[in-house]
Amino acid sequence: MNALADGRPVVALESTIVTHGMPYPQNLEMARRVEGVIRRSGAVPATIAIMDGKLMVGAKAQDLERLAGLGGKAAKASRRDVAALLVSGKMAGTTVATTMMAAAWAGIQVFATGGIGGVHRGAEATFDISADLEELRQTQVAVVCAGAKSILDIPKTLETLETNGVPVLGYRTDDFPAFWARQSGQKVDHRVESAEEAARVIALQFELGMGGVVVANPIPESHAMDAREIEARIEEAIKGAEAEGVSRKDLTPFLLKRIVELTEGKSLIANIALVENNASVAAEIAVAMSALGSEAEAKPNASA
Ligand code: PSU
Ligand code: MN
Repeated sequence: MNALADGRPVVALESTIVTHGMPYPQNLEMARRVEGVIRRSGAVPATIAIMDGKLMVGAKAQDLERLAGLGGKAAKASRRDVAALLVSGKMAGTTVATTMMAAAWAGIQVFATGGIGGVHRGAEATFDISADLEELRQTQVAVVCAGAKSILDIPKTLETLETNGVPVLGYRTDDFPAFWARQSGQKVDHRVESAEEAARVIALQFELGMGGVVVANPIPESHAMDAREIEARIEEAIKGAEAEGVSRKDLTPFLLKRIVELTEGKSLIANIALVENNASVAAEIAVAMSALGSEAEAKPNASA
């Protein structure tokens, strides 16, 4: 990407949210709008996907159209799928884990999404823990998200992030957000008040050789849903998954789709609003990080 070579701020975006996270055509509209938000905030968007067996960093308009149109017919590329999908020449949306890995290869430090994957409810029996948590342990990318969906076990997700040494920064909040709701009932480790402060923590974390960072940014008040209402819908969706025997990599997409149906599309509108909000904060952080970078270049001895 030229933008990277020129030292401009870049924000990575994932594509499983396009292929498996939302229905067509709202997925396409969301993908375009989010790229627009990042541009207007002075950064360059780079949507990451697997296109015909090639890892694409910076999908073009027609790539977004193809991915959105394919939806669940495209593969869902987790870290373990990447090599096989590249060899077989397939189309795939990249998950948070895979997008982080590709972003780091490309030299992109900031990534915006909706929610991260985590420890599923009942994981003590199924062992279903998203590869996103393992990627955050090892890969130097900051992920701006609206917390994790309460389809997951949020306390176990936060415990696993702690075990993996992943800082969770609350963006102007003390509460870990639960995606559609602004609060999960769990606290974050550290609160930051500005993009600049987040950028300084992220830059230091990477300089110290540690792995990823979660920036937890609550859904805007205007679009937040009632936590109890959404909980009832989630329980219904989980029961449906159990009844139909849906598990493993199909579980997250199944639950997302079912919850959109059960909320008559309300959860989808909220989902789009929170991704845009995350993109805007991620762009501000990317801009602040490149300002820190040029400061360090201007005073090479300052941090020796
Ligand atoms: N959470 C969402 N929307 C999504 C996903 C998660 O609110 O679309 C996607 C992301 O790509 C995430 C993946 O990385 O689901 C996690 O899937 P799994 O639980 O199978 O690891
Ligand atoms: Mn899983």
